[in-house]
Amino acid sequence: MSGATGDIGLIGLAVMGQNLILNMNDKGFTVVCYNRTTSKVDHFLENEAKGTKVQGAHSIQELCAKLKRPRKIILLVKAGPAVDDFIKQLEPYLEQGDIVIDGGNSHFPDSIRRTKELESKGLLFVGSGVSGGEEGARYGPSLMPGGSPAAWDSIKEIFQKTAAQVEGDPCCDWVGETGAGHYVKMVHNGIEYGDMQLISEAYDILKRGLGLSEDEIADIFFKWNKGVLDSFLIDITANILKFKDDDGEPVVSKILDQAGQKGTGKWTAINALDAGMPVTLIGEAVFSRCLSALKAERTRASKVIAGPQKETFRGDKQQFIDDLEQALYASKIISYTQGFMLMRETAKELNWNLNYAGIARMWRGGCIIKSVFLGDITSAYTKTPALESLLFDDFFNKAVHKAQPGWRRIIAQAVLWGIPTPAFSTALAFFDGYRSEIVPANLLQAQRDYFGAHTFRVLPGKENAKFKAGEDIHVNWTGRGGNVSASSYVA
Ligand code: NBP
Repeated sequence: MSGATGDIGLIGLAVMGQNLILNMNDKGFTVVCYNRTTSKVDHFLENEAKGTKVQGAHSIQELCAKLKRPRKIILLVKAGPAVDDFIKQLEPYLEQGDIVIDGGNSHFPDSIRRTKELESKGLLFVGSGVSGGEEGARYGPSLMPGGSPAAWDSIKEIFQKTAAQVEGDPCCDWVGETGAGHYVKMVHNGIEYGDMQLISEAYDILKRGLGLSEDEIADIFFKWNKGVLDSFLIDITANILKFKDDDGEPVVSKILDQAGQKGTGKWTAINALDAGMPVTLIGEAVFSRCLSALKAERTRASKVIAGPQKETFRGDKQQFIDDLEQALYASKIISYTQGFMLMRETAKELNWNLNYAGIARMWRGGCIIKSVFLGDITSAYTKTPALESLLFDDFFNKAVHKAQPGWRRIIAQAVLWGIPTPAFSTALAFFDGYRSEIVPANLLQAQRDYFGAHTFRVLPGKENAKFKAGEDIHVNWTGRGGNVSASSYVA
């Protein structure tokens, strides 16, 4: 409508919404805001947004009337039914080509559904991952938009200017079709779970294994933050370890060891199981949080189940710390390898054209997993866009080979100490499995055929008159069963 001056509308004036509005305002865009509880609109305009170009609306109709066409409206509300409710409320006031953007933590199947529903009505939908929490929203988040491709041209300038910038590149690009934006954000969160778990295991080894203090461990993390592990999470970990309570004790040592979770790591692990992809590190990170939650049971167990006798470390401490840095680095390479394998498989299944170099670039800044390491992943996928696995890239191939001896020594020592390293260990188990031409699945197949007549295929080179290539073979292992193979029972 004529007279409309709003570049973009935003619904949801909680922490994310308010900060993103102020960020977009700083970048020169006129934002019109609305919230279910409309008193929050007035409060925001009179306080945080005072003196800015931000406009308020007290109804959905007023919001839509204040926006230039095509309208662009971001929802930053609680994921779930609230998103569908607002879409329903918006529809009567939208016109062909208008764009609804969901910036909340929605599950990607919902975004696939919403894209289809809105496109069938002539509207466009974007499901965008927004990462970086409050600080990111205010000063530059990592933005991962996907959905209706026709929407990208209209939102590109606002999104790329609002996003974090690393070496002149915005941490935002078009991710892909339908639910691809929220999907990539979900995998990002899963990887975040993995990174946090790996860092926690390194802390545990340094504390319970080497017996170092929080201050000493912080100094190690500060040093690591200048090398290959340079990242936001290593940096904040060092700061956390240095942080003292009034009595001089580190605050971290006063925190109950029971981890919470909001579910995006679990979604990633479930998606990996559904896709049949071995994303073991994120799985272990989720299960470790589950184990941590069993505090009462663990406390009881600690009294009645003894581990190995703790022996004082007699080796070279600095060598051990260097090994640990390499173990953390190698495990991180495996975690990202697995994450990108999962995205590749899902993209194949859902017909998405994911740009892997672009995804790594989007994660370089503005988000929780931001790191220098993501620059190396960007380079790997820029060089070879169809790269099957990061482990086939020269840089990462050399890096894991270099890290391997120390990585193995750390896990071996942790096992002897009885300190759990589920993420380090599963990374190494994946690495050893992935590089094995032969794995013991031949025996599994024999067992399945023995008890359930599930059949097997012959190993190339071992064909004979009974065992023919490409045939489903059943053997009468006991002489008692028949020669009929199973088609329905699955084990
Ligand atoms: P919240 O997730 O706490 O949501 C608060 C907003 O949702 C308010 O505007 C509230 O309106 C509205 N809302 C709720 Br709650 N239930 C509603 C309903 N049934 N119908 C309509 N509106 C409803 O806010 P947030 O922490 O700013 O997060 C916003 C989104 O961004 C979420 O999806 C979140 O998962 C995601 N996210 C958050 C972070 C973070 O660090 N916090 C990071 C990345 C993504 P009201 O004022 O009327 O109650």
